[in-house]
Amino acid sequence: MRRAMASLAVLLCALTVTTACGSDSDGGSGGSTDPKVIKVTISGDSVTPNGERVDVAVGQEIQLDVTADEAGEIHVHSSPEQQLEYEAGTHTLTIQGIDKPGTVDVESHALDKVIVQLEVS
Ligand SMILES: [Cu+2]
Repeated sequence: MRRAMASLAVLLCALTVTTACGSDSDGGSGGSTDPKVIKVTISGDSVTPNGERVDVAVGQEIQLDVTADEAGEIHVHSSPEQQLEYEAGTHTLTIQGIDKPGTVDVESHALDKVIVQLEVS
């Protein structure tokens, strides 16, 4: 019993430390001012991520770190729509912050695939 209490205390400490560290290194808890960074890899006819949902804040800028084997275009189904062209290689593309809550698809029309769904709230 006493041992159980001790390990619980240790566990609680560990959790507290993790939380403190997390806000430091992650950068995600800084509110809507930091851009959301999403790594995108396009190779042949596959894309990563593939339809994953990503939470963003209203107005938060989204940065796509794109690595592609061929030039192409990413289509953001926001209103107004945004089209981001990229060359082969690694590039950073910026999606302007979306000013309405909702779900916005980010697609590659060339591959006919949804890369991510932005959950704007
Ligand atoms: Cu589209």
